[in-house]
Amino acid sequence: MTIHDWPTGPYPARVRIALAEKNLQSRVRFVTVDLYKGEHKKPDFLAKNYSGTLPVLELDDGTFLAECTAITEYLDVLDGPATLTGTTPREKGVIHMMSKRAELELLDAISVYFHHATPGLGPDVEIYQNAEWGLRQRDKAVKGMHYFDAMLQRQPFVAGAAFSMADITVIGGLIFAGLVKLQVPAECTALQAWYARMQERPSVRNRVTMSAPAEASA
Ligand code: GTS
Repeated sequence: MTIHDWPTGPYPARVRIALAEKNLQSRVRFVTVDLYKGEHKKPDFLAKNYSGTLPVLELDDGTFLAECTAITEYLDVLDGPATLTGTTPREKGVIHMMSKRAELELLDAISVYFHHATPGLGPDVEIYQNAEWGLRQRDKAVKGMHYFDAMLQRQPFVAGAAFSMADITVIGGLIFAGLVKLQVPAECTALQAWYARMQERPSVRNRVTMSAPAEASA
């Protein structure tokens, strides 16, 4: 399998964390797509992912899987039972809902802020910007942080009692928050404590170095 991504990107981080949680790192090789050169908007890449976003998982049969949720769902059951996306109908429903909510209320909102209200990927790539929309999305993300803080005050993980894809999505959100220097509010102590715990997971800690040449294999 091949992962087309950008090593330090928050969305790529989601798939890298899932890969490590499933112990599948040795089964993939990484190809870097340079976001700052706009390689993800060129015809060659758009043929792999119509949406022009990273990451993309290329299967050995030539199938291209885009969207972190879809890729995570695929990886989660590739070799055995699901451990990240739930097994019972209830677990699957709650995890999917919370992961989507983490996208809507946090990660995607920060992404819009980055692309619209900061220089983003630079003038050659950011051909349309709407700063007002970007700033609104920044505020939405801060509100989302309070929401996830409230959830984590009453349960250890984002979707309940166990680590799941929903935690990975919130981690992606806080990675992006760090990149754009959007602070987690001081009063969000449960979210901060949870994030500190997440940093202890090797999958989270080692996500960027995972694609170092010595470790990547075909
Ligand atoms: N819904 C997509 C997913 O879940 O995979 C969003 C993916 C996404 O936005 N990826 C970022 C991207 O391609 C990568 S990164 O910013 O996290 O590194 N951004 C480039 C762009 O122009 O939107």
